[in-house]
Amino acid sequence: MNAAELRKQFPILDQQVNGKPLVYLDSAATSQKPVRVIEALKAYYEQDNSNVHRGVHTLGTRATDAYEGAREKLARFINARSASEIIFTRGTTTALNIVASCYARAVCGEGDEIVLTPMEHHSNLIPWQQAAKATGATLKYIPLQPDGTISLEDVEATITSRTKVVSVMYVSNVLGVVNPVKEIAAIAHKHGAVMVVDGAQSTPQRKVDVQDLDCDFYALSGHKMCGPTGIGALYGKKALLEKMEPHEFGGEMIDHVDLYESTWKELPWKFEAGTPIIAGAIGLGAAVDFLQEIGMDAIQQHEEQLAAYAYDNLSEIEGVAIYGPKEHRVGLVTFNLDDVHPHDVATVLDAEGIAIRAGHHCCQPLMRWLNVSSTARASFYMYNTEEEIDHLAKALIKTKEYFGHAIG
Ligand code: 7TS
Repeated sequence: MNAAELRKQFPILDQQVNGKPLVYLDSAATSQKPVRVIEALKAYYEQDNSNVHRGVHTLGTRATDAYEGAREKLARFINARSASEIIFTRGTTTALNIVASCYARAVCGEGDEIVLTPMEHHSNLIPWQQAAKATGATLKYIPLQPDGTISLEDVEATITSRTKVVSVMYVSNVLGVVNPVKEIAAIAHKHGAVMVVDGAQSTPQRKVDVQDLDCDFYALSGHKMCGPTGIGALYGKKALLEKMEPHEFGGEMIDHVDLYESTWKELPWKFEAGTPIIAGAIGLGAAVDFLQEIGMDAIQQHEEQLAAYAYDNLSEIEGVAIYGPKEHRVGLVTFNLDDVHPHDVATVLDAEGIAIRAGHHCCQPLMRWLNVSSTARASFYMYNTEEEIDHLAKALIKTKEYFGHAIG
């Protein structure tokens, strides 16, 4: 994979910010979009725009075919058994909320357990807190090892016969770890619990096979994997989705409507009330084509290479503390620089044209576990180069000198 060539397909990267070439190191927040995705959205609005599943006219048929075609592509991409197991949502957050509202609230009762980890993104935490409050279930946490990884002995010790749901992120947006979700799913199933995987960070970075993981639900966001904002998906095993009540009601999701009673469409449409996210889904379909052409293994390898390079270079800078394990790291490095506030670090880097994220990364409990209030984070994607990481390292040294003088 040639990142220098590939980045030419991302028009946004070819610009100056504050008089310096843009170095975009915030892809874990949202990835940039290739021409192919932008063109797919443009072509849809210029040629096919129409509502789906209702019109018999030509544009309606084209829009429906493109929308359902995108679902097929995504189903193949994550190896779902069938496209009917793919529900288009606004993103990972909505997908996880659907599982917490429509599955967990229906199956959990007093004394039942929902198992999470302390590294979860708020999107995979608060919906479960709400479900626990509503049902009387208890939240339990698999503890973290000192380096931020999860041990399977701890998983075994936490999940019990009272556990109804286990929900874990595949890849951490802060620690850069890859969690053993396949092994956790096997332990969850042994106890009769379902396994939910937050795939927001994993789907852009590695080959995902929901059948191999044997997870029951899997949530993803299109905007982190070269697709547009406002589109994502929930994968669910058919037998489970069929038993669940919809989370929203209205047009599109019904079969038969009477004044006092109604029935729902079959999967996946019973979970897609109202005019769906047509353009977004088509854009996501184009993103899937793009990722598949490059190859997920090549993307993963490139990211791991950049992460190792960044880890080595940044850890050589005195005063830089990096969080999470050194080995088996995905394409991001979360760090702090001496006592400089991460927002100040990000502001100085922005003046150098470098975009990183600073804050709690929607992981406040994890920040407390790390004993920090916030951190800086540089995250990489297929279009980033080692040269950009050199720029980051140089700019961090400059930041350190600047604040060293300011404080000293
Ligand atoms: N889960 C994880 C692991 C995430 O990293 C994110 C977004 C979400 C869920 C929520 O995804 P959404 O598309 O529904 O918003 N993470 C980040 C981040 O790390 N920086 O900005 C957003």
